[in-house]
Amino acid sequence: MENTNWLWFEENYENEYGRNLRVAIKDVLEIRQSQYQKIEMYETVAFGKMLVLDGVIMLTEYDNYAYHEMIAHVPMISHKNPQRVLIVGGGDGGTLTEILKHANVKEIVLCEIDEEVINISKKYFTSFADSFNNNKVSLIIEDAAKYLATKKDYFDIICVDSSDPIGPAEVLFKEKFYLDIHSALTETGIAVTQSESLYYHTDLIKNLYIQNKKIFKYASYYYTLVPTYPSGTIGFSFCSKKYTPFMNLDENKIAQLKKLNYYSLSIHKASFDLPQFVKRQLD
Ligand code: SPD
Repeated sequence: MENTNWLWFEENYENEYGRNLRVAIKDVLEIRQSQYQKIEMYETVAFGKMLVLDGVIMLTEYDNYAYHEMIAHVPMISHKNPQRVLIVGGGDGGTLTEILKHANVKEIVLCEIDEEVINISKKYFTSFADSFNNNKVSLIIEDAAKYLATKKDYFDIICVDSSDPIGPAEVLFKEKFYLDIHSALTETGIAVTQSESLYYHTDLIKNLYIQNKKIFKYASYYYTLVPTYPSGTIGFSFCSKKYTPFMNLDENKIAQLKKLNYYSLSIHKASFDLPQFVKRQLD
């Protein structure tokens, strides 16, 4: 039975469409205002610690693996030999932790606009905190759109682990940013970008797909299941200069990845198989 004393956090991002998420809070751990956004950290009743930026849930301890494993391992396994990786955003350290599971990676750059997100995440998401100290990792505190425009033919993999297309992340959904991603990738490079829910943001997914087909040799969309994101699902645009998501699949490489909770070879393949209503839009 519901405890009537619970305090509820309500995510208002989808309010104008008559839907939102609410999560019961056990404890308010910290609330800060950075130069860019309001940052909230909660202890929840059902999902462990939860980070919220400008009123939108970014991750919870309970289900973040389904997001972080899929944004990291799908491009890494699709590439033959990824050595240099850029993470755009991702200040909580979850994507970084997954990328570090690939022993052959030589360099990881994490470009996050808001240092306060890194600071608060290190304090509360302690299982990710050590990843920031790895000597393969460089931190750049800068607007990724500006940073990326300075890099040419450098990264094998780019993971855009952004928030939604409002506020500081808006620029990360524009065509110019994708053109800069294309230039910053090597000739075999692959980028994946946070691209919202197939139920709630079909138009955005379709527009990104149409745009990316013009820019990259291969463009597609794949998804994962995350109960604490609107509609319980979130997906990624897959943008690639040489490899499809299926060309280099290698079960032995996947077997070497430690502590997986979601990603597997069959999930990799299935995540690109889209429901009919999405396929119709993209066709
Ligand atoms: N609607 C929320 C989408 C948030 C995606 N980014 C989450 C960051 C986790 N590293």
